[in-house]
Amino acid sequence: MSTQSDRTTVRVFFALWPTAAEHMALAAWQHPLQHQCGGRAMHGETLHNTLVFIGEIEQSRLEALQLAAQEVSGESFELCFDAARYWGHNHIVYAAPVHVPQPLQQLAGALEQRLTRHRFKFDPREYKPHVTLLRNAHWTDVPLPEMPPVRWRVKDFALVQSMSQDGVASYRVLARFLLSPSEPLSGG
Ligand code: 2AM
Repeated sequence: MSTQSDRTTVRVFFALWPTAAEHMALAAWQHPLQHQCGGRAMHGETLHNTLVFIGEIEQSRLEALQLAAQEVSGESFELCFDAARYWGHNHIVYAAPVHVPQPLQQLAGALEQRLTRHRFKFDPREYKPHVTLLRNAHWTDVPLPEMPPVRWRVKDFALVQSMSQDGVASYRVLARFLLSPSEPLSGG
């Protein structure tokens, strides 16, 4: 049955949404970095790595969006954030992997492919894995201090809704999509 509420839109994106221990380890970077760069720290429990940003879609399309994501097959992998960096164009301080694991690049690509196949539009910018730690920060070209590496064991990815109230963003994980267990390393 079609109702008026079918036209309600929601703002959504796909992301790696870590466990409590994993986001706490990255949240520990925020204080020393804020000391250097100022800015506003993102809430520790909302730290995430966006895979594909969709933006506003009609709520009635959420089910189809989830079905499209279920078609993505990928293997679980380890993602190591080992560099703190700054983007001057948007004043963000973020955590990044120095080496982008192949399965992460493949996952983002496969997701984009399925979304395109199902006619969902998304932000087509080149994929640059990052976790935003501080907004409205200020820094120069000088490298930021070294931080203790943080490893995420990525076993799934999530569809997340972003809500904004009085300028404050909050997030809700709507669904999770499991990745298959990766092959154990041979030898030893
Ligand atoms: P950011 O942290 O670098 O701003 C929710 O907004 C998430 O989607 C954030 O991780 C944000 O990245 C990311 N994102 C990617 N493209 C976006 C866009 N065009 N508009 C808003 N957020 C975007």
